Formats: sequence, C-alpha cells, structure tokens
Amino acid sequence: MKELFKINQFNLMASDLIALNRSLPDVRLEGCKTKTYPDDLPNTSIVIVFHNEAWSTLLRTVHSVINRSPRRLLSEVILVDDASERDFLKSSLEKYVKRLEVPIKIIRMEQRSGLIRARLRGAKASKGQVITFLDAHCECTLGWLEPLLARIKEDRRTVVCPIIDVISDDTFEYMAGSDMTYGGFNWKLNFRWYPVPQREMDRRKGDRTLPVRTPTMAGGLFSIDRNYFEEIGTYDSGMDIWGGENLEMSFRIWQCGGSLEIVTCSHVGHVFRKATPYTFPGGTGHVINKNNRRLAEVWMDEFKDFFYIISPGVVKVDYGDVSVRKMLRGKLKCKPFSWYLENIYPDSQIPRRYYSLGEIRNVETNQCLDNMGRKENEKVGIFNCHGMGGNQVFSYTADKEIRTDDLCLDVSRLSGPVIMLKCHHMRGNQLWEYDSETRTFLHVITQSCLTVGKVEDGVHGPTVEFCNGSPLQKWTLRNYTRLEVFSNIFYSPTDYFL
Ligand code: LR7
Ligand code: MN
Repeated sequence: MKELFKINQFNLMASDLIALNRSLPDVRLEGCKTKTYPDDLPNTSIVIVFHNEAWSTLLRTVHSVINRSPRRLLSEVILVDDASERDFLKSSLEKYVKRLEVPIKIIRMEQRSGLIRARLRGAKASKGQVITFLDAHCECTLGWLEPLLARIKEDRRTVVCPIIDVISDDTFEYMAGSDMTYGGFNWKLNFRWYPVPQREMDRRKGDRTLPVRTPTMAGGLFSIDRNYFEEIGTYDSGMDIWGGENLEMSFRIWQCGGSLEIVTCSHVGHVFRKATPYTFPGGTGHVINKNNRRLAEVWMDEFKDFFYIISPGVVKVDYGDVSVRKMLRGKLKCKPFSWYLENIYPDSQIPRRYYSLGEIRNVETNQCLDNMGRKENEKVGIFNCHGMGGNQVFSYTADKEIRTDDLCLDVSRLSGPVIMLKCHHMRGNQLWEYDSETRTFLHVITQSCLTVGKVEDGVHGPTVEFCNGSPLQKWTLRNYTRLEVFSNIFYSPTDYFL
C-alpha cells in the first residue's frame, strides 16, 4: 500500500478496490433536494485534463459524470492527455471508453504542456454550450449539474463552481465540504479557503441554498458559458504546468464585469493530495513563480507589491511577455484591482489602504519585528533584519492594524508579550497608533508603547510598556505608501515620507 501510494500521492490500493460506479451519500442541504430547474438548460461538454492519472480515479470521474448527469445535458466528455507516460492510458483507455454510452473524445498533447494549455486544447475541441472543467480524480454526486447550468442560463456571465467535497487521499471516504467557506488568497498568492463573511450571508438573507459570490476559485472544477469563456479571454497560454491560472481567471472575471459563484446545491468530490506526484519541468518554484508573476503584472496593479515584498525572489523570475494579456485587459475595459478589493473582497488579507509595507525596524537595536513563521497564537520575535521579505514583512494599515497576511499584532496587557492573532477588525487589542514624530507605536487600549523586550529580563520578543521616550520604543517603517484617501483621514500626506 505504501509503495502504491507514491505513484499518485494517494492510496491507489484503496482506490483500485472501490467500484468505478460506487454510490455516494446525498450531502446536499435539504432545501436543495426539492429545487426544480427549467427544462431547457444549456448542455455542457466536460473537459478533463490529466497527466499520469491512475486508471481507477480517472474512470471513476468519467463514470460519475455519466451516471449522475441527465443525458440531454451532456454533450460529450473530452479527456485531454497531457503527454502521460503510462501505457494503460493509451490503447486500453481508448478501448474502454468506446463502450460507454456517452461520446468520449481523447485528445493527446504532443508534449507535456501543463494543465492550462491542455484545458485550452480541450475547450477548443468542445462543442457544448457550456464548458465544465474537472480534475481527473473527482466524483460528481446526485444533482450536481442542473444547478450549475441553471445559474449560467440565468446569467451567462456567471462562472460557477460546485462545493468541492473531500475524497480522502487515504481511505477514499467521501466527506461533505462546507457551504460556509469561500475562496480567497494570501500575500504569497496561495489560494485559501476562508469563512463566508456575514455580508454575504446577509445578501442571501440567510438562505444557504443560494449561490455564494466568491472572490476566487480553487480552479479545477467549474462551468462557464462557452462564448463567455472566449469573450473573457480563455486562459493565459503563457502559463506553464500548474498554478496561478485560478487566481488569474478569478481576478479577470470580476474585474472585467462577470461574477464568480459557488453554487451550494452542487457537490463534486475531489481527491485532495498533500504532495504532487508529477514533475515540474523547469522546477516547481520557477514554474509557480512565473505563473504568479504573470497574473500579478497584468491584474494586480500596485497591490502586486504585497507579493513581491514578501517573496523578493519572484522579482528575478523571467515571466515572458504579458503585453497580449494587458491588451485584453484594456480591450475589455476591466476595472482596477483596488475596485476588486473594495467591492468583491473587502475582507481580503491585502489591505486596500495602508501606510507601510515592509520591515519594522527598532531604532536602538536595529533589529526587525519577525513573525517567526506566521503561526497563529505565536509570540512575535525580534531578530536581525535580513532584508529577504518573508517573516519580516508587515503592513501598517489604514485600520491601524499591524498585520502580516491574515494575522495581526495583538497584546492583551501591559508588559504582556505581543502575539499574532487572526485580525478581527474590532480595534481593541489590535489597534496601534503610529506617531511619525516620536516614531512610537501606541497600543491604544493599554495606553502603552511597543517596546523591545530586554534580553537580560528574560524577554526576547517585543512587549508593551509605559511610553518613556526610550529608543527601545522607536520604530521605523519601510516603504511608506501614500494613499490619498487614507492620508486625508489621518495625517497630512507629507508626514509619512521618511
Ligand atoms: O502538467 C500537468 N498537466 C495536467 O494535465 C499538471 C497537471 N495536470 C492535470 C492533473 O492530472 C489534474 O487532473 O491537471 C489537473 C489538476 O492538477 P492537480 O490535481 O495536481 O492539481 P490540484 O488539485 O492540486 O490543484 C488545484 O490548483 C491547480 C492550480 O493550477 C488547478 O487549478 C487544479 O485544477 C486545482 N484543483 C482544484 O481546484 C480541486 C480542489 C483543490 C483545492 C483547493
Ligand atoms: Mn486535483
């Protein structure tokens, strides 16, 4: 079992023992089970790209599509083989799919191209009114397709995702995903799930069966009107292998007038893996950095700095030519990234308005605040400044938080240690007032100052102490960014340029 696990980074032995057409629990909300949909829904092509996928997971995906989709809504299934090296994916696969009752097309990439270009090829060959993309290790559940297509019929500029349930990589047990999480991303441009905020619950008047507007999508499972897919600029074909395309498409959809939703009545399972089983020609880091740079350069405007300052290495990556994508942005008259943050993702980890971004350096010791790995509930440290971004990057925001990603500097009592806690926007223990003249950070609630702990007292991290004018309480902030609105509220604009 352990040997077989390595081939695909999931329990292949378990998968091979489970029927290709196994039953699954109906995990939908009660309110979803009784919904009805129009008779004239658009039909869809299903596009599944794969590189060295296992037989049982690939075919279980195909069977679940066939078994749980009304035949009239299924135009075809397109399998795009991204230059797999496994024999059973050649003629055996072709023979097997011929006997299935739905037309299945197999397209072979002549060389390893990555999932983005493979999907582009599949989309081009498809003829359904809608294109539905799935990873090659999914299982569709009862009633998954109708609510997706119905939403697109209502509004063809809505791109829709199902709730992605978890198929255990160990036991292949099927576990319902939550309708209370949606897609976001962090400063490093990693896709992350976050709780659906109250404003989105309110907009839906508490009805959890209504679609959730999501800032980003995971990327693997979604349906899109085929003409809209073209109009909005398909994918960035300059992206290699894996990564970045999901955020690129999410930003593009929102900024260029579409919308992105999780349709909570649709559930599709996916085998989540802890590691990738396949190679990244050119190196994993290089590939992902290149893709992320392409999306940051085209879509994120000045907010790309959050990504670049925390990961200075990416700035050195050759990301090719993005002029065609920039032209697309112009042609579609897409809105700025600040609009997206303001209107679509106000709870983002990236503050819309902020004062500083970069290291926070103590005047006396010349050392820098350090979040020591960005762990919740951990003490903040103070170490020699390394200028390498990462754990020494903080932003002092217009909300007067000192934050790094979704964590904020927080302290609950005088002389207490400063720790990192989830930002709560309730001011309280996370409210800091910077004074550019004295260069102090006043912790408002305790009326004390951010101070370097004295090592001789056995304190290594910063604390808050009565303000006494000591240089141990003076801090310089880097990369002051003057944002108009912010400056008008608080200080005169020139105050903050050192
Ligand atoms: O070179 C490649 N060629 C391919 O055809 C590399 C991959 N692939 C195929 C692969 O066989 C698979 O079918 O592309 C598909 C996605 O690759 P995975 O399953 O290794 O990716 P993932 O599930 O870890 O990653 C998520 O993020 C990716 C970013 O590029 C893609 O958008 C994936 O589709 C996406 N998967 C999901 O959204 C499922 C939910 C995961 C989450 C969160
Ligand atoms: Mn996957």
